[in-house]
Amino acid sequence: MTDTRVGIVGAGPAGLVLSYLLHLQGVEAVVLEARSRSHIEQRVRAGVCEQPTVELLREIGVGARMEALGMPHHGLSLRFDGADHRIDLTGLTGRCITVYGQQEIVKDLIAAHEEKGLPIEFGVSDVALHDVDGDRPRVSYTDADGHARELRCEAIAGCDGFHGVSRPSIPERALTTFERHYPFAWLGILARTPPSHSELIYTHHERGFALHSMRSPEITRLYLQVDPDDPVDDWPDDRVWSELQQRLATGDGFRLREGPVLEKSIAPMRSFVVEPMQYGRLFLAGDAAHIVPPTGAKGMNLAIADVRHLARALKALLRDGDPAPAAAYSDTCLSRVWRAEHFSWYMTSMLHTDPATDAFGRRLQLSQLRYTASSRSAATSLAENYVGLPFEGA
Ligand code: RFL
Ligand code: PHB
Repeated sequence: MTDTRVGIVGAGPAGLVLSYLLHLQGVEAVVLEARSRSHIEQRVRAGVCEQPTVELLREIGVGARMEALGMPHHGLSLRFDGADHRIDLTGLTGRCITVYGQQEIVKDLIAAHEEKGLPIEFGVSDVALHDVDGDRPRVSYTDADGHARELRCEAIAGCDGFHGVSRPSIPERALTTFERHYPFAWLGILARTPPSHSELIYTHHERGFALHSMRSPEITRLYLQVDPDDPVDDWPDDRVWSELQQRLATGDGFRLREGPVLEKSIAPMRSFVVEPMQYGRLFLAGDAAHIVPPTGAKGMNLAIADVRHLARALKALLRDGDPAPAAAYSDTCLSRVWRAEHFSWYMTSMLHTDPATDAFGRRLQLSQLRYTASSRSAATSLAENYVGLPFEGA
């Protein structure tokens, strides 16, 4: 039996940033993570950090590697009709995004925990939450050595992603679920080859969406819209490159650089929100509470925005005896969550090829793309959502 103030389930960006913010505010916490440290440090996921995310990581002192290795981007391309239409993010908003891999942020946060001696238990199993509607909730689990353990706390943060145990611990009648499925998935590859363009390229093509991104001057990250039922084995490297070359082709001879494929996986796409994001002393944050399709590059950024509010709310509740911010936590987060849900749905619908749509639907998409590329107001709307609205402003 261990006592702590906050039990944090999950060591993704949400759980790790929360734990570190609580430490800075003098609130003790323990993080429990199902996977091994090396697994979560290698897991390839997000790449785009909004400006508010970058500022927060810098402010809390974990931004040094991001500053050295992250790549600030001041614009992006919408590619359709075989040509690029640049959205000048910085010119339109005064802000920019930074391309820096999620697993690098995770590595930086774990290193900061190690340096300060903050507890993270990796490789735990059988995690179960108890008494979450009272003042002394508990987390039981089996540790990496196979011993049964229990954590007694004053609050639990469910930061265990979409497939975690936290959300299902809340009685179904207490939650309302909002959901949308899309008839496509993303196949992502990491390739050892320099990026073929200095910025991200979001491509609308009749064969399906494609995205050119990067991780470093030597590593390119690419995504292809595929059928959600496609097994990854149906996509050998030469098929992936051929499809990418066709979708990314332009009228002026753009050539995508190819190279050895280091990683390949298929991720489904969905939109999902539960309301409220709290039940008793259990607070959900990040993918445990909401999912966006990756086209808007919002998931990790939202997870970090949630825990910024949660850290403040837990400090008020547990140190200052003020329950008001904790009571407002869900509403405070949900306004930003729904903005990101809308933006991600909008980017997804505008850029992908829906196998079920008709000629009318395709004309509407092209009209939306042309308008966004040619109207300063429409481009500004895309840009200000993409770079990230201020934490208090969504
Ligand atoms: P995570 O990262 O899923 O972390 C949850 C952690 O909880 C652990 N866990 C458990 N631990 C203990 N007990 C249990 N029972 C547990 N069950 C699970 C898991 O092992 C894991 O370590 O959730 P978090 O922290 O909320 O972070 C969310 C982000 O990971 C996610 O939203 C982003 O990756 C989404 N995303 C993107 N977001 C961006 O902001 N910008 C992007 O450019 C971007 N690109 C992407 C993306 C997601 C993608 N995929 C793979 C869906 C690109 C892709 C392809
Ligand atoms: C990425 O680089 O992984 C990435 C970039 C933009 C997105 C999603 C993912 O919208």
